Amino acid sequence: MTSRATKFRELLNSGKLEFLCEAHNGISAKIVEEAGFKGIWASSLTISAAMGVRDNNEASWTQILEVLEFMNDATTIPILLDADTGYGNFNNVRRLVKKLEQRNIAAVCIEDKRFPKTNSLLAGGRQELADIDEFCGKIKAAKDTQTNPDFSVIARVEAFIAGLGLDEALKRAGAYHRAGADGILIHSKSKKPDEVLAFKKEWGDRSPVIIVPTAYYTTPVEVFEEAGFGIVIWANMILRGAVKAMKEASSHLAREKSLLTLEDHIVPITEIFRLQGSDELKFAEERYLPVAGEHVRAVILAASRGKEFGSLTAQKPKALLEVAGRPILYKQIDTLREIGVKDVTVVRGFQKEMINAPRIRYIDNDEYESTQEVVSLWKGVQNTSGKTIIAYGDILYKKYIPTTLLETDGDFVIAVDSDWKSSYEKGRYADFVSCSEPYQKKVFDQKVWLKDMGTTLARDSICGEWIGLLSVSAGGLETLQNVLGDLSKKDDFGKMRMAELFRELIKRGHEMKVLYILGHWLDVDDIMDLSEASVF
Ligand code: SPV
Ligand code: MG
Repeated sequence: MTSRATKFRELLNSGKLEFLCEAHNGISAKIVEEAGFKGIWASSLTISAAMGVRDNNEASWTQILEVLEFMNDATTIPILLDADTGYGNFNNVRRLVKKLEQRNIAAVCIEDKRFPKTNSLLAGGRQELADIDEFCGKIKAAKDTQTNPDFSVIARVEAFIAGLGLDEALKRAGAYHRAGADGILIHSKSKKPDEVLAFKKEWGDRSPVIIVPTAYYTTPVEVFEEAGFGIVIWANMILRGAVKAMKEASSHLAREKSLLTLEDHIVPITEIFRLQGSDELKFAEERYLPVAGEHVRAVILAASRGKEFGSLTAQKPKALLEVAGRPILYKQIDTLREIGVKDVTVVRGFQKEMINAPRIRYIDNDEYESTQEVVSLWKGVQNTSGKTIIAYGDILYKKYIPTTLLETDGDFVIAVDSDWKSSYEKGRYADFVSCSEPYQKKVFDQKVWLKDMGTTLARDSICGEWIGLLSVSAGGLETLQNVLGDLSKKDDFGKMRMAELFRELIKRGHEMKVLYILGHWLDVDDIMDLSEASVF
């Protein structure tokens, strides 16, 4: 990867006029990069002004370094630091260069004034120039200290600022060039470009020349191009623009005591989040935060009508039947959100438009009438990855059940109610399971695997009833996607029920762990259950 020092060196020597723009903190640096600038001027004036202090070395050099670090972290383009006089003598410059390189700063500009300096454009400011030899010593020290050969040292000539003429400017620039400076910044506060043009004419192409046309801003850029300058620096305009906007926004709020008429004139809060890179953090959280965090997904199968509910589900799917005034499906989503599972996908089918709660991803199974839940599952998991909770849309359960499923190691972990007999006796449709071990009250952390699942298992082989909830690890989800992909090619795929899918997984050698529970859930499969559920 090209270093930022190299990128700056390429700009300096590009042979055409390039532009740097001022920035004074992380966010302004990012904005300048997004505007399309190829490099940043870390201005002493605007960095100190943003700190609320004067451009007289009132901010310490390490405070400037800290700001630079934020600017560098927020961007990818090279930064040229306006390092005033180098914050001391040659020795301070050596340490500065070392610290700048450690922070990936591409280049430094030092000016031939005395410490503490004052801003070059400040009316009546004292502009005492440095001794030429002493300043050459600083340049040599900087060049000898840098470790990246492309790190650039720019010597800024303040002769015009100090009221001295072209000869003094040329004498100084010549000495700095011989001392090793990679470029000359010739500064002028004249309202016309006369001084810098005269300098450039005499200087020729001995080294690239940088200018700061703050005072002579009315000059068309073609004049600088024609004269052969290397870089133009827009040295303070971003801060000046920001100050205007800050004044307007704050006086508006103070006056109106309301955001109503201001909101549309400022960036939305989402733009601030974007500039801060919030998306990247979201992505990282999905990758690195522990289980039961934001990154666990849930896929809920809610495509079927539930004919057994008769007129109750004539107009809406059974997952929307209400329990204590709230649809079952939304109650389940509330539970999942409470344990941190916020990325929820619902597979809809019958009366799909009615399932429309916010912050949910929807996938439609439009063949809901001719297919069973495995088709919905296939649609629901096709484009997902990572740890996933899979659930029927018409069940309710206590929070600890999905929490424990997620905490249990294993590619597939299913929740099984060991209290299965009442379902069996009622003759209800249920996913009965036989397992490697029956539930044992006395054994903590029992390791049990699923052996078989079906609605018609032999009574003495049944160990429980699957409640319609399982967790699948990231690897397990890939397995599931592969198996479903294979099965989807079969003619009878549409008719497949979950029990057949589980059998297929077992047949292919995938272990399905069983988490035994004792009640604490409801399957809202008949009207009886519905009245029980309002109590639950
Ligand atoms: C700065 O931007 O801090 C400069 C340029 O040094 S000037 O303000 O013109 O001196
Ligand atoms: Mg400055």
